[in-house]
Amino acid sequence: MSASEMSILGELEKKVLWLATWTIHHANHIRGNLDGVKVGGHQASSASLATIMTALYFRVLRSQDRVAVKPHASPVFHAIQYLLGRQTQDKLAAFRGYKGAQSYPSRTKDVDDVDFSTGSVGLGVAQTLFSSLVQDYVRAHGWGLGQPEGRMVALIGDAELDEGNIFEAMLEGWKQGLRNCWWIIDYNRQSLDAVVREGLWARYEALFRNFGWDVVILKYGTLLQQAFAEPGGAWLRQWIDNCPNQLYSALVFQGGSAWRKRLLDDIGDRNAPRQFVEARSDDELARLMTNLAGHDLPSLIDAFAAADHERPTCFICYTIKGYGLPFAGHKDNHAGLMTKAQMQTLQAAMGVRPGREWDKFEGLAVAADEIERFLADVPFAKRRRRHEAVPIVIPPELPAPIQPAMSTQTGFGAILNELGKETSALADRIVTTSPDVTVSTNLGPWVNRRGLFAHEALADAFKKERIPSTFAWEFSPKGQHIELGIAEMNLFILLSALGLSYSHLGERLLPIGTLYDPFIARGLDALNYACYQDARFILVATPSGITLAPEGGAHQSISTPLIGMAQDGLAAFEPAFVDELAVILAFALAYIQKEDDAQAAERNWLRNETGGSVYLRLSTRPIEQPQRTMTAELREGIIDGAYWLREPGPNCEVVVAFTGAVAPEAIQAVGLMAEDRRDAGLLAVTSADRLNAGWTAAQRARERGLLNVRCHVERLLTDLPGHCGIVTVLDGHPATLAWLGAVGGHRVRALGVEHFGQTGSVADLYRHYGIDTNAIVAAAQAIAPGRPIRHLRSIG
Ligand SMILES: Cc1ncc(C[n+]2csc(CCOP(=O)(O)OP(=O)(O)O)c2C)c(N)n1
Ligand SMILES: [Mg+2]
Repeated sequence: MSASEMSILGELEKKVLWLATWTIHHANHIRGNLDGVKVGGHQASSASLATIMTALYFRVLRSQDRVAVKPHASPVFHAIQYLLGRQTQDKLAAFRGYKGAQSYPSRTKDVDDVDFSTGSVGLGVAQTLFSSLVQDYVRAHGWGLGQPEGRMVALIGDAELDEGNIFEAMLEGWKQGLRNCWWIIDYNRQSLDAVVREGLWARYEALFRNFGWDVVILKYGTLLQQAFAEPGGAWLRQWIDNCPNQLYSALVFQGGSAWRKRLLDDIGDRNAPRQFVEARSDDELARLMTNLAGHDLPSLIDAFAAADHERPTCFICYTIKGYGLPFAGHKDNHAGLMTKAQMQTLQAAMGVRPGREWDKFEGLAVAADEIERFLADVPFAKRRRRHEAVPIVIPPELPAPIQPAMSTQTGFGAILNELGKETSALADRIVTTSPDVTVSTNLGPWVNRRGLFAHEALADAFKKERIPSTFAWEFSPKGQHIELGIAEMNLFILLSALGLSYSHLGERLLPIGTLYDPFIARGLDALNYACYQDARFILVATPSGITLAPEGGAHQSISTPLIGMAQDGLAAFEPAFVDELAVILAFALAYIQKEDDAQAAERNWLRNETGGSVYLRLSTRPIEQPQRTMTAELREGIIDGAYWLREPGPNCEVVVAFTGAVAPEAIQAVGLMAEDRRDAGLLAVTSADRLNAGWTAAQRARERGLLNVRCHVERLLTDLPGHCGIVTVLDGHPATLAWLGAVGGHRVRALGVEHFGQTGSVADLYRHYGIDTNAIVAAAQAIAPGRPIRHLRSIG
């Protein structure tokens, strides 16, 4: 690298630090604060990464590389994108404000081409590992070969490594033969609250090496390395290596005279080290002692250039939190903001004239046109923005071999098994994954047909030895199932990576992940982040509820229907019957490919035409299947969230609205009531989530003046007499359906499950928790008193 390029990089490093610091300052001290709520931003955390990110973005990264940026270094990211012409001054000036540059890099909310949304520490880190695996998967299947292989890079705060999901991912990476992944640790030895434990770097080093990573430790900058060669330098090196993190941080904060005093105290009567220190001014001493490799462009660039292989590599870069700013090293600096006076001093030191704070080239020692030429040639900036993937055509109906009695989980396995027989783009683009519950969530038959994915082919030894087994576990690069270890976090992060292949690699995958419903909670934050960054996938959660009965009270789930309703970017369904499931799966495979276009959302507010991910809550309970033809109207009802299984008559006094596995109880209850109440209705709710979202949207639309708008649930309930009561029932929290009464002003009794943990038969548990036929009839009786039902005692 030429000296002039290095000096340009040095100027850019200064500018990046300035812009990031100024952006935060502007948001907090200049823009004006109307509501008194803290704005914040992390000047110290940003400064910590300014040099590393300068080296990466302006020099090291190639256009095909993807980066997860440490969330609280977002201002540095935006500043770099601004210099590269990919971010606007307006957005920077509105940092953390309405529609401004985001507090943490956001794929969906920022305009500057964020690769991974970060914010919840640890998740972006792990996702780079899985995205690298997804790149391998896509290329092994012969797709995306027209573009060069990229490297997946994570910029990691050192305290971020406390997050367990990172280690779960590392173990999985080792199993899967991870390649092309760099994790760069910003080792500033400070977290939010404190200075970290001594010697963490050694734990990291051992850990990464154990998992098969290369480890590069970047500790001393060029100045320090040169100084170590001088007389007294060896002593200094030893002193630094032995210096506790707390003391080092404190001295960084105190500056040159404090360094001098402390070093001289410790030097005692050693001659060479004393002369070494005395030969330097306070400023020189401070510059030398803070010349860690993470703030030294030549050291960083050399180290990154040397890693010219595909082995996963961890760079432990020594840095100083707040480097170059007045609170550098102070243990309280995490959320610290510079004062106006401190900012003025920095501004003067940066040579930025008042009023020119946003100017890209203000105060730089290299001519603007020279820097512009350099910027125009930056490899990373040559990349296209997001890729567009060719959509995969989904037929309106999927093959569903329906038995007279079956569970939705069996139905799911059967549908995928049928798809597995096909030769079609649809079947080829499906990729399944499961955290060690492939067999018990019924993916086995699909995996038998499509095989497991691995870099190297591996035959099933049981098959070779002719030992009978239901499952043939053959691994190959063409396999379409990625078998994960038990960590559910990994499932969601892998789904997030698979579900962004369309954007990262320009290749559409149709990811389907399975797990037990209660364990959604185990990976909930990862699921939330996957949805937040618009990854597209289908999540199949089974078994669910208390209906898994004898399988174990500890595995029962109550709150997941509410998670399904509340999770942004996720459409939740809970079918009762397999023909519904077939309709929903076909819908889901198309829905995960739809654009997420905010304007389309406005236009089509009623039918929710935007895309997203899909969650299917399935059950292991075999239930009798309806013999019926799938009409267009029925299909639409299933997708919109509900349809009448038994239409209420004009004198209807009670309606039972049910979801999922409790269908037999609901049907039986209505059958019994019908002996006395002829017009009772039975509403099958396939998606409380979509039904509710449609209702909310319709109300909002009317409040905005579109008075004639009616949503699906309003149309369904429109003819229901006002005195009619609604009994809702599901194997999940009763609040899921309790809102139905508010749609048309009907009384409601919401049955569901509020406690869990009991094992037993389905009948035992439905009775115990009050969602059996008896309970439904009794609830109906309570809210719509009519003549008592004669058979009540003999039920259940
Ligand atoms: C999951 C999660 N928990 C907590 C936080 C709050 N938080 C933000 S940054 C931070 C400390 C980060 O320290 P480190 O990773 O060392 O970064 P530094 O600021 O030192 O660069 C914490 C606890 C968060 N963003 N995400
Ligand atoms: Mg830190």
